[in-house]
Order: sequence, then C-alpha cells, then structure tokens
Amino acid sequence: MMSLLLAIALSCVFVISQVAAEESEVVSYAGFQVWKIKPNSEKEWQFILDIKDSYELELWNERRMTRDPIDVLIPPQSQTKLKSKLAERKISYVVVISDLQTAIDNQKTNINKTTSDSKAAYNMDWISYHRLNNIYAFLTYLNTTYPKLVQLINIGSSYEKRPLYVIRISNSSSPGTRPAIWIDGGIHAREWISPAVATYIIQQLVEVPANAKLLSNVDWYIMPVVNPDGYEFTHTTNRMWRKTRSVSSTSSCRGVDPNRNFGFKWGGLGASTNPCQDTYRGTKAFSEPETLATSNFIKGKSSQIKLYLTLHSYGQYALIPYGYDVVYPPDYNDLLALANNAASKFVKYTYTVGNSADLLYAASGASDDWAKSIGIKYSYTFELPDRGTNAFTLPASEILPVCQDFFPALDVFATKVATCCGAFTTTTTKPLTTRTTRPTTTTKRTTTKCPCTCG
Ligand code: 0X9
Ligand code: ZN
Repeated sequence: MMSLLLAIALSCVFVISQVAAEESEVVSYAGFQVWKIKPNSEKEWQFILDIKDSYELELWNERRMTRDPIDVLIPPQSQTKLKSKLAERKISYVVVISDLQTAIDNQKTNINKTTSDSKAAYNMDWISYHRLNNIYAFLTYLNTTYPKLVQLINIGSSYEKRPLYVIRISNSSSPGTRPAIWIDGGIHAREWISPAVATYIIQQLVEVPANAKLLSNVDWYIMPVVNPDGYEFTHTTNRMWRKTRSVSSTSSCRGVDPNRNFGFKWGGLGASTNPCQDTYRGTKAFSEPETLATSNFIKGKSSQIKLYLTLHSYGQYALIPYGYDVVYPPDYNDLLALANNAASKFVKYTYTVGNSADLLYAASGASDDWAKSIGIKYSYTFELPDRGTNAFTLPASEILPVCQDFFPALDVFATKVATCCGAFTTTTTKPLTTRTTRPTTTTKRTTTKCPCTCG
C-alpha cells in the first residue's frame, strides 16, 4: 500500500515538474533531428504511425499520398533505435535538419542589418523575424501616418489579453462598401513566415505607389497575427508551439489548434479530442477568443469579402476546400482556375494546387472550410515555402524572396474580385452528389455571364 502511494505521489511530482518545465523554462531542441522518411507502401506507412507514440515522433507535413515522403521530428533518445528499425525494413530516409536547435538559433540571425535602419520610420523589415510588439507598432504607425488609407481595427482580445488587430486598407470614399479581400496569418504560432508575408503585403499595398492599382476597386482586410499568444510563446519559450495558449479544465496541457476550432464540420476527421495533441479541437467550436473574434468580424463583412486567403507554412501548396474530407464544392473548378492563375505568377517557388484533403489529409474545423461555408466563394489556404529543407525554421534570408515571389499573385486575386466580385461564376457545375466526385466543366448546368457590376 505504502509503495502504491509513493508511486502515485512520485508520478504526481513528475507530471507537475513536466508542466513547470513547459510553462517557465525555454524548451531546447538540442539534438533533435528532422528526417524525411520515404515509406514505400501502405504497410511501411502504417509502421511509422504504429511507432509514433512510443518513439515520441512528431509528424510534420503529413501527406495523404502514402508514396510521398514525410518529415518527422525525432528526439535524440529515439534516433539510434529508429535508424535500425528503418534499416531492418529497408525504409529510406534523409536527415534534413541535423540539429533543430542550431536551425532555431540561426533563424534569429538578421542578415544585412545596416546602421541606416535607425533612421527608418518603423522598426519593421523583412530581413528578420519580428516580435509581436514590433508588428503592432508597425500597424499603429501606418494607421497614424496614412489615416485616409489605413484603419486599424481592434476586433477583440486573445486568451492572454493581447489585442487582435485587423488592418483595413481602402482608398474608397466610402470604405467598407466595395468587394474586399481578407488575408490572415499566424493562425499557427510556429509558422513564422506567415505573419512576415502578411505584413509585407500590408507594407506594399500602403507604401508603394506602383501598387495603387490593387486598391482601385477592392478593399483589403489583413490580420497578420490571428494567434498572438502562441506567436509570442514561440519567441519566448517553445519555438515549435502551434496552438493557442488557453488553459484546459481537464488537462495540464495548454492550447487549442485554432485551425481545428472553426465552426464548420467541427470535431470531424483530423481533429484530436486530446488537449495534449497539436491538433486538439477545443471543447466546442469557437471556444477560443481568437477564432471567435476573427470569425465574428469576417461574418459581419461577409457580403463584401469575396476572397478569403489564410497563410500557413510549410509545403508550397495552394489548398482548395473542402479539407474536412475529400469533398469538392460545386464551383471547385472556378476556385481551381483562379488558384492556378495566381500560382502561375510564382517564379522562385512552385506551388502545388489542388483539393486540400486530397493533396494533404482530411482536417476538419479549419478556417478555409468555414469561410467557404458562409458563402465566401474563393477560399484558400496557402502553405508558404519551403518544402521541408528548413521547414518551420526558414532562414531570415528567405523572407524577402518568399514575399516578393508571393506578392504578384495578389494582382490575379484583386482583378477577379474587382471585376466579378466573386458573385458570379462563368461555369456552374452540377451540385455535388457523391462525396468524391470531382466536378468537371462538362457537367455544366448553367453558364452565367459575369456582369461585372461591382467595380
Ligand atoms: O493542418 C492544417 O491546419 C493546415 N496545414 S498546417 O501544416 N499549416 O497545419 C492545412 C489546413 C487545410 N485546410 C483544411 N483541412 N480545411
Ligand atoms: Zn498552419
């Protein structure tokens, strides 16, 4: 009896110390490696899934297609065992990141920081990753400096009471009445390239006169950091944190995956009920203040917002709904054509375009599916670079190239929204009846000429 009590007491101490470690100490990834593993069959794929928990593996950039390689984060203590297990089964792999902590440390290095920066009007650039206070100071600066063009909107607070900011860019005399494009970033905390690209887009639209044509018939709503608590946590404590930072009433594990917390098909495939998992769905749809405030704001503007774009990383994909399962909306071909057109603008990085659940995996409760479900015709998730060479630790020297490569695609989106407002389709397909039927242009029901009356 005594030994049982002692065991319980010891395990409690262990759990408490784990929590304390998570909450107060900086998490080190020294010795952690990322391997690109290439299972050759369904069986080999299953083997990886089977050993996942006992080897404490974290699967990144999972793919539905079992023949595609998968990126796996491996703690130091599992590496030797895993190496021999893979060798036994003749499963090939390459080590893509030999020490994750070194990659994390390198990411913090600024390139080409010159002294002339001190003369800059704001402390933002795209040659380094920035803390939230810098990003918010930049938004405030733009609002004060260009009050006619830029409006800073506080749409609520995060779990830890940080403001949630949306910036509206409009040169209309009555802003808020024209067709609009929504762009968000930073839903997932560790995907640092996403807020970087979102802030670059803001800077280009506001401060570069040559981009004024993008504002001529379209308003822009841009929210660079949807999950500010998580983002700050990746800077201070755990670089690989993905979720929000809310406290659970049933577990010592914190955080909800914001991209499993939106209120369309909430709790379906690819969403965990376990608060300790990275894909935890939360206690109910929109349980998180961040997803609730964001969705309420978008809903309030849903008759203007014609295109929803959410920036994630990594993998170089333009993902088209639905993603909760392999389901194609009736107007899938319209979304595909526009995404292909946008992707044709990319020069340095090529993106794979296609249905989300088909290309990657089924994941329910994501923001793109929800946006589509409330009637925003064009809804996309872009998984920004790279394809796994640097994964979430994309070096700062890559920020500007990624931003510059991405920006021209916005012209395609703005032109579509300005001319057709997304309200009309040139090809309408039969409504989807079976789950996996891909609509084709040969099943046209009606052809509606776009009257382009919204400009
Ligand atoms: O799994 C996700 O939430 C997204 N990928 S990420 O690696 N950035 O986490 C993809 C979401 C795609 N959309 C849907 N499944 N609806
Ligand atoms: Zn993401």
